[in-house]
Amino acid sequence: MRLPALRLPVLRLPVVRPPSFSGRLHDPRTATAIGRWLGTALAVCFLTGLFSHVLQHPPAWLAPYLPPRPVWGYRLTQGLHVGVGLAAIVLLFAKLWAVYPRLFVWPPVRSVRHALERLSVAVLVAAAVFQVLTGLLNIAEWYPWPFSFVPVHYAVAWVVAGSVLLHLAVKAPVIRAHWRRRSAGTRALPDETRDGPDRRALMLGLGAAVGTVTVTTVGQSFTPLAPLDLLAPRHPGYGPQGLPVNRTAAAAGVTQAALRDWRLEVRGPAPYRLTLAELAALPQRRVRLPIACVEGWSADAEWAGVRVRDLLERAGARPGAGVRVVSLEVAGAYRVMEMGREYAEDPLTLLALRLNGEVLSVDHGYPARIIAPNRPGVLQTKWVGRLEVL
Ligand SMILES: Nc1nc2c(c(=O)[nH]1)N[C@H]1C(S)=C(S)[C@@H](COP(=O)(O)O)O[C@H]1N2
Ligand SMILES: [Mo]
Repeated sequence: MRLPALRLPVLRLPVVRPPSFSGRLHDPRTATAIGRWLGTALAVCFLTGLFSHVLQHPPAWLAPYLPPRPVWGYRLTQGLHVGVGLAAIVLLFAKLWAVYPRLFVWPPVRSVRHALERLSVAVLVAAAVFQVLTGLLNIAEWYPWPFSFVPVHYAVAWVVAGSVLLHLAVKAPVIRAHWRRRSAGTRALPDETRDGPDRRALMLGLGAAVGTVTVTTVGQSFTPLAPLDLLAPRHPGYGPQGLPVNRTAAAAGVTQAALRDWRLEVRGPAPYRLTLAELAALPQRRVRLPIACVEGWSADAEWAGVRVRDLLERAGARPGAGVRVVSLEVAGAYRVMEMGREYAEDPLTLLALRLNGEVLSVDHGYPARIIAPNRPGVLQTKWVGRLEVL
């Protein structure tokens, strides 16, 4: 006699399963191939940013020795900083796309070591995304956040640098195994992880994307490509007297009334004051120097005015003196600027009265502004009211 089969009701519980990824480009070889470009870009941004930071906030022992040569030094480094930073945005998101399946590894934490590794990657990703996106908004002069951009961008740069180094150390074996196209590590892997047309296509596409971003923005600083500067916020030739303006006189609170009875005041052992006519009667020099904004745009211009070192000498300054420059601007981070010996003595450093053959326009700093070689744009003080021998 056959017994009827006993059927138990089956209770079906929903099982949470991590998504699985079969795409062949989410592999260590792709991560390494993109990562080395991204790492190089971040290193260039870090070093050029550090250079800018030191020029803007030199430690006291270094300030007298900062070099005014080459005159295009700051122009080159800040053009690179912003140009490479824009390329890094593309590379960073490509890299994140290549590795994002790892977000879903199962189990999410295998050991303390694994947890720490994932935490360090989280810090790296957060800091790097923060850095490139705030940098992008800064060059567009859009500040939708409550903090001050410059000190935060500088501090987070160190977080990125530290977490990149940690990441390189942790991933060293993987990087070594996948550095070369046909490395021993790659050969040992299943066939589909080897280089194929897919990866080549991905890397070519990525190169084309980076190239497009670069070619359509780098002209803001690299003027031979200025005609292709379609996407950068600034164009090197657009602005009064053929030069962009970062901060207008109106924005700086410099009014016609403040300029009416303008005198240049020079403080030192033998202080004096000069009217604009008296200043214009002193020996005038002409120099060709770039304005290089920390936001990545830069342009050469022809400046004419009085050598700062002549003005300091007349005030009884000893050779080797530095100078403090105070603007008429009522408030603002760049109202007061100090210049070390090398800049103050340099024959190219002028208190400029003219730009590209015309009297300075008010937005370029009328009646007088500083122009010095190899200096951050933010230190090319406009609307100068006073020089103080240091
Ligand atoms: N007094 C004063 N000078 C200033 C600034 C400022 O905000 N205040 N901005 C600086 C910045 S950020 C740059 S890039 C240059 C730009 O000079 P331009 O507007 O004549 O091109 O001026 C600099 N001089
Ligand atoms: Mo600037």
